[in-house]
Amino acid sequence: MEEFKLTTYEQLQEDTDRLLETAEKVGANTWQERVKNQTPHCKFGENGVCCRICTMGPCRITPKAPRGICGCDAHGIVGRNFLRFTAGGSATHSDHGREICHTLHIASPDGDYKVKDEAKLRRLAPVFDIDPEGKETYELAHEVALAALEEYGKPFGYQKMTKRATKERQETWLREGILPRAIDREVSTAMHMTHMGNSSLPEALIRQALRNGLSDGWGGSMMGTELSDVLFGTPKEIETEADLGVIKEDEVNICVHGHDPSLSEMIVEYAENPELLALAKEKGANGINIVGVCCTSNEVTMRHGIPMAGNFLSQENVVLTGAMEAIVVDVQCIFPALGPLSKCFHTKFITTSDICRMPDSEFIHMDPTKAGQIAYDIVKMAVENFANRNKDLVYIPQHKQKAYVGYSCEEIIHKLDGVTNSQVDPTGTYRPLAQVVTSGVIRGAVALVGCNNPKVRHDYAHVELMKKLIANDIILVLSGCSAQAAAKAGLLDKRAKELCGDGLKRVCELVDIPPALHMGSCVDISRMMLLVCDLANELGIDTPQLPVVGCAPEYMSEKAVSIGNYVVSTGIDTFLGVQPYVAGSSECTELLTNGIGDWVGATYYVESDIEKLGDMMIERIEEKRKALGI
Ligand code: MSK
Repeated sequence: MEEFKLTTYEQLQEDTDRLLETAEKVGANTWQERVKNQTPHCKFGENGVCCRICTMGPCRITPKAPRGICGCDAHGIVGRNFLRFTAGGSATHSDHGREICHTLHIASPDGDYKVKDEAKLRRLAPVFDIDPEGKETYELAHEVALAALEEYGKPFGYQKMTKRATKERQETWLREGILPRAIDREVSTAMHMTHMGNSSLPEALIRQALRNGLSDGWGGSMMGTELSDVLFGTPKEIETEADLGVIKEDEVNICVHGHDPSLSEMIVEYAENPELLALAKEKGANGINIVGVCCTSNEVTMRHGIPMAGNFLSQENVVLTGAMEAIVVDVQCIFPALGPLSKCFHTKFITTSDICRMPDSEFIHMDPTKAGQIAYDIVKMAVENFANRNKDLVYIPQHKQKAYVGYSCEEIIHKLDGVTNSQVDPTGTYRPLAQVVTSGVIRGAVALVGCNNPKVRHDYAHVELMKKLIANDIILVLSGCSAQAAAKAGLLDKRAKELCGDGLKRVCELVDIPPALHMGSCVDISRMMLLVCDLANELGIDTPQLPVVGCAPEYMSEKAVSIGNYVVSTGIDTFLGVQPYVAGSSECTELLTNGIGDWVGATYYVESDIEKLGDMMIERIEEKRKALGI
């Protein structure tokens, strides 16, 4: 067996440098260059004290000009900006969830979309107050999809999924006035509150940011996750690979990128179509190779083991290999730079969603009622493009690592029961996990999530924190680009147990898991929320007491801030490695890093020194253990 070694930053840098040489050769513009052009960043923007909500401004707060023209001070401006940032993220995740509800609503036994996990559908129905008894699969699927869609705009009541949180969480949210109502309403309320002449009280703005985050995590995102499982199957452990070395020189390469799995599921299916495989052969290729970037990649890796070519800051590298016949994108986290970059190569940059239209792309409208045909056409386009590859521009870095993925809540429970290689067993419990945590064999858990950000060396914070935490017997649950950073480094290989403390290593061996569990895409952080609530219930405590924290060390998007708000509101302290745009207000900073603790039992911690950030998390976990007397 090959010796197990983590991929080093030096190796990754070498690969990137070599690809940047190609960029220079073809005259392509890259993010590395654009970062230089944009640095230093605007201080007003960084501190959150620029207000451009009305046309009397823009107003910027300075010691000499402490109020905007309307009289709003820095605290009101920062609070409003923070809430708008959250609303952007919440709307984005939730709209993704809405698309999935619509896809489930058109599922049929003879259509492109079918129900793959009927048992889960039947388990979910009561959450929407639907009795599944005696109902035919698709009748029930459509009823659940409609009920889920109604969660977006219902005039009365709260998000139904919140009933799955601990009793104490539900009471806390109601008491603090942050129990989320209709999803769209929370976004509208956020926009309304921040319109000129409305709220400027930090406490009110931040309270709404938490409620808007909760409508994402326990509303839109959770529906995106759960109904994706119903449609495409609940993930189970599966082996795959990660890093640019998964791109194949002798095959047609197609990269799927974005977040919504509806089209990529079809593309994966049609990459095995005999007619298209024969066409690929005819064109001189040995097959059709699907790889992924960002969360669309996470979705198809979790369910089919499709290899992950990279994460957010790898997206340009994928094209720079010169071996990508098509990069097919759906929504979110897609660099507009991919358009002009693809033009420097033979790569077809295919946009598919009305939500994400970009210059220099070929737009193929994704109509879910014709998804199979659309996927067929896209794969065919890529196959036909193989002949246009310029061999002189091809350089595929060879690094890749083995990874185990697919750890949905159901799969974690199933693994804990010690049974491998069988159907997901939802009747199990987290008891074994609770036992190893209380006995101290595992000290606690960290949910490491979120993006890359050029303010941090690509993947450095994710990987260094992971190494430190597992060495201290802290198990990791991962999602989004953090999970892909781990996969590329080798931390999702089961042999990474060698890097763990003795306790965690023993658990990895007994349960046959890697020390870092890939739970899915960004919307799948909702899986983590269910996990912590179930674990708290198992221990008879509420979530803030658990030795568990969350961390987004390289986050960049509005979605990440919405996530932070619902994770904190779910009682999980959240550690950030990048400053949010709130430093210009002492009141907002104090509320987020301290005051909200009185409301929800958890707060934010911000530290850009990664070593210190890791120490702070370990310290917090140990404090919680002490408070529990374990
Ligand atoms: S893809 S939101 S860069 S994690 Fe979900 Fe990665 Fe962040 Fe996009």
